[in-house]
Amino acid sequence: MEHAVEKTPEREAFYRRIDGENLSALWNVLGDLITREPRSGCRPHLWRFDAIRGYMMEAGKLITAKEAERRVLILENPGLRGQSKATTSLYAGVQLVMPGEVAPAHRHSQSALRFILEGRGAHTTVDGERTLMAPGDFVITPAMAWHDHGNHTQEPMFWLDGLDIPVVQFFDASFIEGLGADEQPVTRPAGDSFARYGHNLLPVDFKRDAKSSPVFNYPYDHSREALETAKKAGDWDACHGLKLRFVNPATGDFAMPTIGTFMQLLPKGFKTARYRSTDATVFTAVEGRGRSRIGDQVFEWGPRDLFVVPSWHWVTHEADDEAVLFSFSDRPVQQKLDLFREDRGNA
Ligand code: 1HN
Repeated sequence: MEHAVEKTPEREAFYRRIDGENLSALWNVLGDLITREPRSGCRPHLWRFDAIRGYMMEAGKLITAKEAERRVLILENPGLRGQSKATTSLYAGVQLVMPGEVAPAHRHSQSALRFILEGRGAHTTVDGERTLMAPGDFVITPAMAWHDHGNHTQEPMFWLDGLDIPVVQFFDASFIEGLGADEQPVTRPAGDSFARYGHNLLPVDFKRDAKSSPVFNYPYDHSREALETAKKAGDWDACHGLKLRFVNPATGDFAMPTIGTFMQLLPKGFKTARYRSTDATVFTAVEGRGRSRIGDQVFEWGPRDLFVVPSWHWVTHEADDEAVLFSFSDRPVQQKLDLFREDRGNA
């Protein structure tokens, strides 16, 4: 495989003639189309939150959330510049909502996640229910769900946005509509969906036809408590430490059909065995400091820093203190399409 076919004057003349007919010869491109293993343009990279934060505070003076619709700085993968992509299939950005601001109500085909980085008490409203957000909370906005954000606190609020924009782009299936009002009406009390769906209980006749989770805020105190209790077993996975995935409680599937999300704990001093998988992954540290080796590069991280592990790159993580990492990838899509593959080295 991956052989180059020889060029001859007759062949070159033939290629020129068929080119005019919008035809081309597979044997010249086959090696690039179908590779022995994933060959990604996506590169390993780390963004320091402190640097992003500084630029975002500047952006906060340049434009309001309302004028911008969403005041976000996009995490552009250095190998995919100009494409608004953190990985080949996923978009990531950091959003700022200043005190007193609203990001107006809209809905779109793209599924979105928020992972709260800084600030406490700003809110998002999703399909008529409002939730207050705190650091480490994982919030979803399913496809075509109305959503708007507001900040009634005195502090700026920062979160990581993850969207399946490149996936929707690939299928040419993008729609967006505005509500025509800053905020949608609130029709259910705060905490309603978490009460009904987030406590290992479901409404007795619940039938889920939607593909996203009925829980839309997975609060950090619950995720953290799960890790804190489960770590006592000392049952560490060589490649992941203790790694849990967020689920749709009605189906056991991921919280959203296109984006998988994970929370993991690495004990102090733990060094993972090398691992690689086909789902390029965006990470952010929630607690602790450490470093990750991705391919042949080493990235030092602390709380709120953000980094990308491209498809099929070997990765190891090492924690100096007890560390908690949040991550997301397109794993649900790859699994549904029978494309997902992972390699645990010898572990
Ligand atoms: C969006 O709706 C949000 O709702 C954030 O906060 C980022 C990027 C592209 C398209 C829609 C949000 C977005 C977005």
